[in-house]
Amino acid sequence: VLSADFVAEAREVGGLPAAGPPEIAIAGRSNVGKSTLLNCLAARRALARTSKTPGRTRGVILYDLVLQPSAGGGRMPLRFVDLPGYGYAKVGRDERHGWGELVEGFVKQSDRLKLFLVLVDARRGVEDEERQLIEWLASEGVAWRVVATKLDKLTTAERGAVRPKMAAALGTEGPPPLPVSAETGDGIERLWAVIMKALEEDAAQGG
Ligand SMILES: Nc1nc2c(ncn2[C@@H]2O[C@H](COP(=O)(O)OP(=O)(O)OP(=O)(O)O)[C@@H](O)[C@H]2O)c(=O)[nH]1
Ligand SMILES: [Mg+2]
Repeated sequence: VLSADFVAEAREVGGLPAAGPPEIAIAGRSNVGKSTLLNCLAARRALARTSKTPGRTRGVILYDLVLQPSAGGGRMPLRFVDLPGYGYAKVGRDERHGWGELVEGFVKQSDRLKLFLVLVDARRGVEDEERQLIEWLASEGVAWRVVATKLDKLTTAERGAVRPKMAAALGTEGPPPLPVSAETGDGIERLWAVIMKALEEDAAQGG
């Protein structure tokens, strides 16, 4: 990662800046570890604000990165989109409704979205919200991938069960979930490979 910079925060779809680099969206329940994973991927300690208080990230937050996948290789721009968390009981009904609108609006207006990461707490597993979100993404033709977070909080035995358990909860369709820990760095390399592949497919298509 050559550089990582905050670009903008938007509380509504109209406030999003013009399309930039190819985008990777990060979404999931409040407190699942979206901002922490983003910092881990960007190899920056405090690029995105993280918090023990759920419901911290309220708007769509954009970060631009410039990568150099291999020494001497070409530079590759990419934009991470930190989406607000859902499922936090203490936010009002209006705000909960606003989440769907914001995320739906973002996905529909973005023609640079390459991959949508759906984060799920490894201890909690895939629930109705995630299934609905994935079903909707699939219907919109958006490439998605489930990322199981906080792997370090599981025992070794539990860790081994994460992939089959989540795959079963997701049904047979779709790519297998990726277990990661932003704390230990476990699975991060594999996640990077998935992200790079999504970007390369884009480049190959001339986009
Ligand atoms: N042990 C462990 N803790 C983690 C990991 N990732 C995140 N956390 C912790 O989980 C809490 C929430 O992390 P955030 O990254 O702020 O979560 P978020 O999904 O961005 O939350 P909102 O923005 O409120 O929706 C913080 O206390 C993090 O330190 C992980 O891989 N392992
Ligand atoms: Mg956050």
